[in-house]
Amino acid sequence: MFHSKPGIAGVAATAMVTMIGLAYAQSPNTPTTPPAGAQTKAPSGKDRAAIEAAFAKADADHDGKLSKKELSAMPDMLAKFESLDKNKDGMLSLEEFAAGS
Ligand SMILES: [Ca+2]
Ligand SMILES: [Ca+2]
Repeated sequence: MFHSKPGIAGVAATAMVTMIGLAYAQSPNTPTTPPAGAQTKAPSGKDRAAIEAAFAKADADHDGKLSKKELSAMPDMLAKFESLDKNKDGMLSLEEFAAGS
């Protein structure tokens, strides 16, 4: 582009090109960064894996059911215990727990 300009001596033009080249070399000149911020959004509703993780964490004795005692750490779930315990066995299964999550 500078070569087409009249009146610029060859040396000057070369110096210009060199300076421009250096400027380009020094500048990071990062290409268009991909949208790294595009985080994978969880599907609508509670994530099943998260529910299972919460269930497993609350299941202190690992019997696959949550007693009221085990749910004591989850007051909101404890409050819904009676309605969530569909089969009225006094325990919440994973399905019963997931229904209330
Ligand atoms: Ca348990
Ligand atoms: Ca039950």
